[in-house]
This record gives sequence, C-alpha cells and structure tokens, in this order.
Amino acid sequence: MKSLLNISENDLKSLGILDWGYTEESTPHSYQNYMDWIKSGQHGTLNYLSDERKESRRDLLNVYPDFKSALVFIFSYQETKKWMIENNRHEIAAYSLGFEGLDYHFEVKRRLELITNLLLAKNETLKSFISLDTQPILERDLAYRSGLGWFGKNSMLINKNYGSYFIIGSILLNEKLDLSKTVMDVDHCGQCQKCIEACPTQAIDGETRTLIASKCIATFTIETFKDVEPPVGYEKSRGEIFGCDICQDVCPWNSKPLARVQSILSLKKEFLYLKNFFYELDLSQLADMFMKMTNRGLKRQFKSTAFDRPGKVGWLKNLKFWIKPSSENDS
Ligand code: B12
Ligand code: SF4
Ligand code: SF4
Repeated sequence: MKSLLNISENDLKSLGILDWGYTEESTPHSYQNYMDWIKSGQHGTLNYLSDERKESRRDLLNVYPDFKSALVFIFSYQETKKWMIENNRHEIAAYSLGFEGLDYHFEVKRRLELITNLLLAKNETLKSFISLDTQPILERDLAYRSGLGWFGKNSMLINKNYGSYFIIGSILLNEKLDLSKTVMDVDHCGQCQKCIEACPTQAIDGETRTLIASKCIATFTIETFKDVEPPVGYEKSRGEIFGCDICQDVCPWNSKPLARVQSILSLKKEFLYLKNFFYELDLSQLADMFMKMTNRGLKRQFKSTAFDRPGKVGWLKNLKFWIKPSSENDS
C-alpha cells in the first residue's frame, strides 16, 4: 500500500486499512446489473434495495450533490477470520467480531472520520460525506472503479493481494485530489466454481455474479426478524447462526492473504462477554438466555455490536433449527 497525500502508509495500516483507491467517476459501471437483479426479484425480502432509493444508486450525485471524487478504503477482519478457521468455529461471521466486538458501522466510521480530519487539516475548503453500508450506494462498484478489485462469482469484491475479508468504507469529497487515475482490475475467477459448489443453499447465480438473496444464509440469519422457515439446504451448512462466510472461505484468493496474518480474536473489555456467549455456552444455553430476555433487553445487551439486529424472535429462529428436541438428545 502507498501513502495517501499527508497520511503515511504506517498510519493507514494502524487503522486496519489493507489498501485504498481513488475515483472521480460518480456513476457505477454495474447499475444495469443491479436493476436486472431487482427486476428478476432476486432481492427477495430486502425491500430497501428495490424501493425509491434504487434511483439514488444510479449516480453518487443523487446522494452527495457536491461529489467530485471518492477515496475508498478496505478495512481488514482477516485476523479474526483466521482465528475462526483455526478453531473450527463458524457459527458467527467473522466481520461481526472483526472490529474488537464493535459494530463496524461505528468503528469503521470512527476510522473514516479520523482520516477525514487529517485531510481537512491540510485543505480548509474540502468537504466530505462518509459512505458505509447504509447509504443507497453500490459500494462494491465504488471500490471496483477505484481499482480495488473485481466482482467474484460469489458477488464479493475481491482484491488480488488481500482477498475479500474486508469491509468497504468511503469518503466522498467536494474536490478532486491530486492523485493519479485509477486502473480497474479484470476478472480473476477464470473457470473456478468453488463458491458456487460450496454454497449449501445454492444461493449463487454464477452467470450474473449476484445472489438469490432469499436463499442466502446471511439474509436468513441477519436480515430476517420473523420466525420463518430457513432456506432449503441450511442443514448442510456448518451451523451458521449469524451471517455466513462459506463462499469466501473456499475462495482460493483468500488463502495467501490469510497465511500472512496472525490468528487473533481481540475484543474490547466491554465485549469479552461475546466470547462467553458464542463460544462457551452451548446452543441450548444460548437459546435459554435469549428466551429470558425481552426484545428491549436483548437490544440493550448487544448495544454497539452487530448482534442486536435480528432481535429476540430473529435470534430464536436462528438457534432453534440447530437445537434438537430433548427426546432426540436422550435417545
Ligand atoms: C444488501 C447487502 C447484503 C445482502 C445481499 C448481498 C448481495 N450480494 O446482494 C445480504 C444480506 C445477503 C448480504 C450478505 C453479505 N454481506 Co452484504 N451488503 C449488502 C449491501 C447493503 C448492498 C448490496 C447490494 O446493493 N446488493 C445488490 C447487488 C445486485 O449488488 P452487489 O452485491 O454490489 O453486486 C454487484 C455485482 O454483482 C456486479 N456485477 C455482477 N456482474 C458484473 C459484471 C461486470 C462486468 C460488472 C462491472 C459488475 C458486475 O453488479 C452488482 C451491482 O453493483 C452492501 C453495502 C452497500 N451499500 O453496497 C453490503 C456488502 C456488500 N456486504 C458485505 C458483506 C461483508 C457481507 C457478508 C460477507 C456478511 C456475512 N458474512 O454474512 C455477506 C456476503 C454474501 C455474499 N456472497 O454477497 C460487504 C462486502 C465487502 C466485499 N468484499 O465485497 C458490503 C460491501 C458492506 C461493506 N460496506 O463492506 N449483504
Ligand atoms: S454467504 Fe453463504 S449462503 Fe450466502 S451465498 Fe455465500 S455461501 Fe451461500
Ligand atoms: S471461489 Fe472461485 S469462482 Fe468463486 S469468487 Fe473465488 S475465485 Fe471466483
């Protein structure tokens, strides 16, 4: 990775940044891919992708009218992923513990604000807007046109040097920066089909490089708050109860980057309880605990982490699938 204007490479690394890119293009290259996906109904119950905000995704100017350029950063959770693989613990997706237990919407935002402040210190007329997951912005495309990778068949943005275990966070700016033009990456999937073959619920449409969202375990375990049936094939997974990394874990582009990092599960003091919850209790004990909480109590318990999202009904739905009735346990 290179330094960025007045910010050194070491400072960027200390923020968990693997690489950064730059673009002055406000329109996504894959807007039509996205619209085709919506039209074919592949977004399933994810209505926030198909409502009136789909127009906003057509151009960054619709979201940030002063847009002139974007700095795009990729934030690693590789160390946590390595710990999970080495310990054969796959029930919780790595991104959710990869920022010391904090919800990345807070932690990565904090890091993006730090970078923004460093940039503003050198340029008083600069204005900025942070894009991190929740804005109506096609962020994988933004990273793609900033030269940070290609769209894998599993639909992940994959970087040739760093794989795909990262979160994308961007700073949109009202001025162009004195940075060289981006060279976009090309496809490096070739004939590989590993993610398509490994997905237990057959949620990957390799032809269009998109997902059938209603079949994806991440949709079922993170984005589904009602007590509904899981996607067909869920039973063939590794027991994922929050998110799913299977199509990344099998991707050859993730092997070398993981081999280079240490295996670490690092949690802030106030989040050490997460380790106890998810790795020391068995699933029946975890379910008992959720049963005893009110929905509001659960939201309070998991405040500032990723785990408040499914709510009580959502969590119990995720867990009950893996808990055998006591008569089965006895026999
Ligand atoms: C909705 C959503 C989901 C949904 C739907 C995912 C999906 N693939 O559509 C669900 C809940 C399933 C989900 C799951 C996950 N998500 Co999510 N999710 C999002 C969100 C909010 C919107 C994505 C979106 O617009 N989808 C619509 C589809 C059509 O767009 P797309 O996924 O970007 O796909 C593009 C390519 O397919 C491309 N394309 C296809 N073919 C071609 C061909 C060419 C030539 C070109 C140019 C382009 C192209 O066009 C599409 C449109 O840009 C983004 C944040 C954001 N604002 O972008 C995060 C995001 C995509 N998620 C992220 C993560 C980390 C995950 C999970 C790993 C979490 C987990 N462990 O459970 C999984 C991964 C599942 C997977 N294989 O995709 C990261 C991905 C980082 C990365 N390296 O790519 C993002 C970017 C959040 C972030 N800020 O970091 N997610
Ligand atoms: S995240 Fe899991 S369920 Fe979703 S497409 Fe990837 S392997 Fe399939
Ligand atoms: S597993 Fe293979 S096909 Fe799937 S994203 Fe990785 S390289 Fe591409």
